[in-house]
Parts: sequence; structure tokens; C-alpha cells
Amino acid sequence: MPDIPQQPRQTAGSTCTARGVRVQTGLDNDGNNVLDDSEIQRTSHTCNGTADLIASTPEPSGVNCPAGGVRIQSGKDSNSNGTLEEPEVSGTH
Ligand SMILES: [Ca+2]
Ligand SMILES: [Ca+2]
Repeated sequence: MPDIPQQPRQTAGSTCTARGVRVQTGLDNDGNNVLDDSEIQRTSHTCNGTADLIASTPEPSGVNCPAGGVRIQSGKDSNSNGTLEEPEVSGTH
């Protein structure tokens, strides 16, 4: 496992000029279904105005993730119903 430096906590206005969403991804090494700070491998920020919504769904063990994981999709909520639907997904992480 590479040694990943601790990511600083984000507050509104630091990375995002408007409010945004921080997405942290990593492997659940101890299997407690919680992404502990020590397990975070990547942090990405999505700011309002770039992509409006983030949807995360569990990814079963399989082709994409041999050990299972989480699929994160982002995109603009083009019909403004507060839900990210398939046609609105612009990125899958
Ligand atoms: Ca964990
Ligand atoms: Ca929508």
C-alpha cells in the first residue's frame, strides 16, 4: 500500500468558490464498510457550476473491481429534480 498523505478537510470557499462536494475514494481495508481516514486513496472536488450532483452506488465484486468497491457518477442535474439520472451522468469514477 502506498503511503497516502492525509488530505486536509475542506471548507466552503477554499477549493470551491461556491459550495461543492468532496469525494473521497479508497479501499475498505479493514472491511468495516466505512472509509476511514487512513484508507482514503484519492480525494476529488466537484464544485457547483462544474457538475451539480454526485451519485455513489456500491460496486459488486466483478469486472470493474475485483474486490468490490463503490462506483461514483457525477453530472449536471439538467432537469433540476435533485436526482442524477443516467442521461445526466457525465463521468464515472
Ligand atoms: Ca474501513
Ligand atoms: Ca435529474
